Amino acid sequence: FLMHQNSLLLLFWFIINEGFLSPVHLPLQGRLGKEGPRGLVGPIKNGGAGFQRVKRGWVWNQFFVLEEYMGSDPQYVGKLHTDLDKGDSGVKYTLSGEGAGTIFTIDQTTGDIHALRSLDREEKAYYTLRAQAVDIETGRPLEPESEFVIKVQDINDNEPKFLEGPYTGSVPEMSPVGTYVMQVTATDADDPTYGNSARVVYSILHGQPYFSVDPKTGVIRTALPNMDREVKELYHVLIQAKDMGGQLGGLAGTTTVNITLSDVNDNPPRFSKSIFHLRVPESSPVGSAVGRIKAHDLDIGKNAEVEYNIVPGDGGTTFDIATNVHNQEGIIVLKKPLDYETKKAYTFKVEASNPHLDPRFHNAGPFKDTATVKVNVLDVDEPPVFSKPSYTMDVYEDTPVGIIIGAVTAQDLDVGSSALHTSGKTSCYCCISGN
Ligand SMILES: [Ca+2]
Ligand SMILES: [Ca+2]
Ligand SMILES: [Ca+2]
Ligand SMILES: [Ca+2]
Repeated sequence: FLMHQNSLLLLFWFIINEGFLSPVHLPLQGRLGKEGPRGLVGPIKNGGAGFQRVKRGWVWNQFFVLEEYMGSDPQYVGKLHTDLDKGDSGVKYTLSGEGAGTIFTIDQTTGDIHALRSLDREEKAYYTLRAQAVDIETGRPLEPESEFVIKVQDINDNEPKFLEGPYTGSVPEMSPVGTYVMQVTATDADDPTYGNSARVVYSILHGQPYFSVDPKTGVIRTALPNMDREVKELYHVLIQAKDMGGQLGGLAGTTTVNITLSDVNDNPPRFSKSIFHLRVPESSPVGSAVGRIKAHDLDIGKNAEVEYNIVPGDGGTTFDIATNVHNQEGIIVLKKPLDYETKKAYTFKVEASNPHLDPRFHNAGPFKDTATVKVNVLDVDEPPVFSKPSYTMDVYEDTPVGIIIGAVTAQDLDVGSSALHTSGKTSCYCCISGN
């Protein structure tokens, strides 16, 4: 009985048209060469040894049909044959199972199987069918039904696709060459187990020399040192994935990767000028803001926060400086009262620095800037001041009119005011002027 079961031979040969011999299909020949000679295969030996040996890769009862076959005639798949067939048309071959009669037909006399239409491996890669040989006269099966598989042989008809693109990524500016940015992945619908149809190689089309992509993994890394966010922040990188191992004739897909350089603190604050002039009325109250100065920082966020300090020295003790957290300006505040007549000008130095520092950028010198503030105190027109708030004078009764009885003294503190000129200190004599 076993003998009979194996005597229904599934013969297969694969005809490779001259038209198929493009580089894309060359691996097919190699594969067939490994699995068996082209042309007629068989007879299949009885017994376990030969059967076991090929079990892992190729099984004897398997046909191949090329996907997306565009020939005008139905594609030849293979031939069924039984030893009981003496060539006298006494045997009838039948086919059942997936696609039997619709996709695959069999010549009931010769056992030739054809595919009626083109097939897409990416839609369905295997068809399981059953074959039987019956006596044409009695209709009795000559042997038990035999199951076999028609495998749709892959061609490279799908380009790699980046299903998650376009991508966005970020890497700190000033990163060393080779810093990991992100990984992109392309998928190829073709058969990954056969040939190079799904062997994807990544390359970078736009984005050099700033970034690189690993051909095998799709990992994107920085390729240039000292990339400066303050010069260029956003990069549009175009990555290509090509199948056939990247060779000529492979299919390609692309994706865009938008890479932003994130900020690091590589810029100290800078004053726009080295000297700031302030004009402050001497009457300004202690604690009031008397002027603002600004140091600009090219960075953003925390890295652009500015801290102002007055450099200790002569002029600095009268003023204080604070930061306006909203606009990072330095606000100069009066700490002690001013007096034009005592001191007309102050000079002091102010330092601007970042509170959040990155030690990598300290080797280029002090990570701060200094400016000079010159304050001119403005004179305010103050009224003359009497030497005493009140005066008491003793006078005899009957003192005649016009007799001096005493003097009051007033002083004008404003230098150069006209009313009480010269020394700025004047006395008036008091007399009795009437009754
Ligand atoms: Ca492909
Ligand atoms: Ca394919
Ligand atoms: Ca900064
Ligand atoms: Ca920066």
